[in-house]
Amino acid sequence: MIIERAEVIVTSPNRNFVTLRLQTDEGHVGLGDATLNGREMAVVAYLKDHVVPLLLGLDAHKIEDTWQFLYRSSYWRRGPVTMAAIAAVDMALWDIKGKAANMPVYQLLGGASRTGLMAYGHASGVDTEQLFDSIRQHQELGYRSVRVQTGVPGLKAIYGIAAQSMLDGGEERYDHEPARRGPKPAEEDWDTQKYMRHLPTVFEAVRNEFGPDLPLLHDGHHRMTPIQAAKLGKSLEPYDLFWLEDCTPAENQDALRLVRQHTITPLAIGEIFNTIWDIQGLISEQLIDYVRTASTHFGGISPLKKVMDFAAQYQIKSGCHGPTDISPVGFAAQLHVGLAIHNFGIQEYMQHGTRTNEVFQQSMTFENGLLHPGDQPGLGVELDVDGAGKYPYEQAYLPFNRLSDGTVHDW
Ligand code: EZ4
Ligand code: CO
Repeated sequence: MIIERAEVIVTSPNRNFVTLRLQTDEGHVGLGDATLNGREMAVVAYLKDHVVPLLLGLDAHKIEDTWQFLYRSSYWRRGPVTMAAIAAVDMALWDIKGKAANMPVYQLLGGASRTGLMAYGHASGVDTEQLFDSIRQHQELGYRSVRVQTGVPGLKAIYGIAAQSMLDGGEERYDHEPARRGPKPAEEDWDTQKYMRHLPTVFEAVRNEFGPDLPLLHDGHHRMTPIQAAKLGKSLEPYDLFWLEDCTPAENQDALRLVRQHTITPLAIGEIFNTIWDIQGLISEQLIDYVRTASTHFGGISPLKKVMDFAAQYQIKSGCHGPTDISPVGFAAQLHVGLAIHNFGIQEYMQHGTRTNEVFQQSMTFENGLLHPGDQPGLGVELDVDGAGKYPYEQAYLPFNRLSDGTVHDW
C-alpha cells in the first residue's frame, strides 16, 4: 500500500488547525494533526517543503520505520515544529492502518482496557460565585471532575477564564481557549505572591461547597519558581487536589525535584514536551504522578504509547493535554491510546466549537463524564475538505505576561 497523495490543509473554523491528509493507492485516507498554537505556519512549511516530498511512494504500512526515518534523517532532532510534523505523519498512518484492517486504532494498540475515559473540564470565574456556577454548569454537561482557575484580587487577567464564554455561548471566543486572533499577542498582568495567597482560599471555598468527592485540578501554567511551587503545593494539601499542573517552567525539569521534596500534592507536567528526552528522568525518578504529553506535540501515537508504557512501570499515569488547540484528529489519537493503555489517568476535554465539529466529523462520544473514541475503522474522524476551505488561516497568538514593573514573565 503506497502513499500516493499528501496534502497540508489549514483551516480556521473556530480557531486555526493544521491537518495532514494522506491517500494511498488503495484509496485509504489518513488524517494527522500538526497544529502548533500561535506558530501554525512554521509546521505547514516544514511539512510542505521537507516532509511531503519524502512521503510520496513510501509503504503506508511502515509506521515505525517512517517515524524513525523522519526523526533521524533530518539530523536536527526534537523541537515542537519538527515533532508536530512527524506526529501528523504518524497519526495519518495509524488512521490508514486502521482503515485497511477495518478496526479502530485502539484495537491495533492492544484493545480496550476500560469502557470509557474520565474527562475533566475547565471551570473558571472571576470570583468564587462565578466559579461555583461554572463548576455546576460543567457537572450538568456530565463532567465528573473539573480544573479550577479563578481571578486573583488586584490582577486584571485570569488564565483559563476563556472557558466562561464557552458556557455562555459567546461568539467572541477563539474556540474557548486563550489564543486570540490579531496581529500581536495580548499583554496580561501577573503577580505570583498575590496568586499564591489567594488560591488556597479558593480551594477551601470549593471544597466547602462541593464536598470531598469531586476531583479538582489546577494549572499553575509555568509561573512559579521551585520554592514557590513547593510552598503552593503544601498549602493546597488540605484540599486534596487530583493534581497540580505545570507548577514550574517545563524546560527546567530539575525544579520538580525540589517541589517533590516538600509536597505530597500530586504533580502533572508535559504538555509542551516533544520527546521522551524531556520527561525520562521525571518518570524514572518518580518526580511526577501524571504525564501530560499530547499526541500532536509528542510525535504522534507511536511515541505516546511508548512513554505511557514506560510511565506504567513507575505507577505514573496518563493525563494528556486536551485543549481546543489539539484538533479533533489529535484528540481522537490520544483517546485511542488512552483506551488501550493500562495506566490511563484522566483526559483533559475542553470541547471544540460548532464550526470545528462540522468541518471535522467525529465518531467520539462523551457520556456520563466518560469519553470513547468510537468504533469506526481508523481514528474515526473525517475532514470535510470543502468545508475546511471556507475558513482560511487567521493570525492568532497566545497572550504573554508582564509584571507590574514591566518585566516579561512566563505565561
Ligand atoms: O495554555 O493549549 O492545560 N491546558 C493548557 C492550555 C494551553 C494552550 C496553549 O496552546 O495549559 O490552555
Ligand atoms: Co496546562
